[in-house]
Amino acid sequence: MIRCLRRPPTAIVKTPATASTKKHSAKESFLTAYRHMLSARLLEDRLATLYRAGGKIVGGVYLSRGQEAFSAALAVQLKKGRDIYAGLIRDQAGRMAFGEPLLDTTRTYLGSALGPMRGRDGNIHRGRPKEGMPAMISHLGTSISVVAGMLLARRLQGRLGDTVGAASVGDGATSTGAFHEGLNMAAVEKLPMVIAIANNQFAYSTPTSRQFACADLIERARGYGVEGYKVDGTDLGDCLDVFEKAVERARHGHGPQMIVGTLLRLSGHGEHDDASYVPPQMRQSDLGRDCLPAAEKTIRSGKWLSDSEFDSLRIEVQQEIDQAFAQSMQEPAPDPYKETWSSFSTLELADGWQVR
Ligand SMILES: Cc1ncc(C[n+]2csc(CCOP(=O)(O)OP(=O)(O)O)c2C)c(N)n1
Ligand SMILES: [Mg+2]
Repeated sequence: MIRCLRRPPTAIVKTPATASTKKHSAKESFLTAYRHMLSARLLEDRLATLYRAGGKIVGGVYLSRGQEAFSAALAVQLKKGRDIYAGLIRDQAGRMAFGEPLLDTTRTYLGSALGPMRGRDGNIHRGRPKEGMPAMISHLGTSISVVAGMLLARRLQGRLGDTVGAASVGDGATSTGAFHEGLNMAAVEKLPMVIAIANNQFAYSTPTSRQFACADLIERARGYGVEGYKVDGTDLGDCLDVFEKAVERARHGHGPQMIVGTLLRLSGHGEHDDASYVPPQMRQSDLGRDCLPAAEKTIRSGKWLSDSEFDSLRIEVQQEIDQAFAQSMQEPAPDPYKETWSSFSTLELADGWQVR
């Protein structure tokens, strides 16, 4: 279900397309997003197994199970090499859809010195700032301010062009000061920004009823004077549709777009958390629908992939994942005697590269 809080004017700026090319590109986006969802799921399943086995992964493991559709749908609509994408802990699929190599994930989790964090981070704070992907910041809500700042900097330097900046956060992040300050500034400056809020009903074990008093998070959009849309975060087709329009509207001068995806986190906050606080009836409701088999059902009913093509895709994706893990496991950990001890965490920043 897509609900639009403030219905956009009918004249959405669009590149002219015939009905058949539009249908074709919708199918292409769906299949591309599906591949990233599948890849994220299989990769994270392996991470969970390694975490439980012990020894290889030192830090925590944070999974995005159930949130892959909402995550991938935003990133596939962005222009790689041009736009900005700040994903959070549930954005393995989105990161990959924005171009992050599998090796960045496996090297970071396995502590390889060759990874983007040089083996200094055990899980998720990696980034590729040079390629428009700021390293993930733990402090909830701050990515809103960071992306707004990056867009404003580009505008002041006269090189904003048609860049769009996207930041993805959870429901809990919307309670932080940084979220409100960042969103307000983006709204006042009418920045070309998309704010994706994955409302997975919990911030760790805190339910949304203890997080906000408005009937629905989407109501906050009106308070800031930005356009807001609500979408079923388990439905890949709907998510692609809403993000396509949001990115397009942000790109064409309509200011920040706030999208709230309603879904349920299907794992614990991290693999150390059994999520026993999630009521069983919530899991059994529409909220608990798993977006991956749901997307597969759409593909099958449209006959977009045959059974053998599904099998080949899964084998191909699994092989890529196995290869990335095998390579990262053989790579060296950081050597304290050879470290430069620069305070920058990401390799790109440590190498003297300037933030764009
Ligand atoms: C400002 C701040 N407060 C607390 C934390 C600790 N913390 C990390 S993740 C998390 C829950 C996040 O919930 P939400 O934003 O809903 O995202 P989700 O984990 O559900 O995807 C908390 C409280 C933090 N990182 N930053
Ligand atoms: Mg949450």
